[in-house]
Amino acid sequence: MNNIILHELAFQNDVRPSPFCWRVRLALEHKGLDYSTLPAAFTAIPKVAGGGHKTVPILEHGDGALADSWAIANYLEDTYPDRPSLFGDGGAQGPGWTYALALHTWIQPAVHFPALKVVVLDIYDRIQPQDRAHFLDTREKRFGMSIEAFCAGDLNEKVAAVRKALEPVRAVAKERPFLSGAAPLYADYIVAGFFFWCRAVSLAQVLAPDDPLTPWFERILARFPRIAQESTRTWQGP
Ligand SMILES: N[C@@H](CCC(=O)N[C@@H](CS)C(=O)NCC(=O)O)C(=O)O
Repeated sequence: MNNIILHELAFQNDVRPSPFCWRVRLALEHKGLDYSTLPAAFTAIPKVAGGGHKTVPILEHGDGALADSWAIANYLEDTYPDRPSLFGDGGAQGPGWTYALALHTWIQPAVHFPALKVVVLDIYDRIQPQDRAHFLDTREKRFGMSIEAFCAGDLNEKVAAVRKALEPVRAVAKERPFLSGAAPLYADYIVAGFFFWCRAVSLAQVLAPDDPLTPWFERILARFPRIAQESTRTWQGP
């Protein structure tokens, strides 16, 4: 048995929200691989794929399973060298790998974290009921306060802070069709995953229509029809 199964976080109504899982979905599509996906509630993650993993995405392949989107991207690159590279010229030895690692390291504290202040209550509403106690416990420990206190403040100001945080990649989107240049690579998928997450979990409009990142995101959708179609399941509004 050598098929690929991606275990993804699932909210109510089988909405798949995770930015890290979307990155891996895009990576699998980029490599042209056959795969299937399975949903996991937060509280089911420790039992997925034989157990031992704390977070999704979890990729099952052959007899093994691995977690962490960056580890999975590198695994796919190493395992399928004959398929289109996720990192471009030089593969994991080239500049596309270092650029992707920089974005991978930057985006969570710089962008996901301020975005959580916009969406965390929406997330709480949309997670599966059995996950609520786990979610509150882990997030309130992480934030050092209640989720209500964490996201206090004016919505427009919080959205503006997220848009400002995106300036480094917006600067690239103004100059190139994709963040990686003429065609998308894993660096693009790291940022695209964030926007799939936003639109799956909240009606807040983090991506403004006149943002130079909007045509870039539309190019990503156009390039990956399966993802574009399956992510509409999560689309909650403009
Ligand atoms: N560094 C990991 C982070 C993955 C992550 O944080 N996943 C979240 C879902 S978006 C998760 O599984 N959280 C488990 C929990 O909160 O119990 C990656 O890149 O894959």
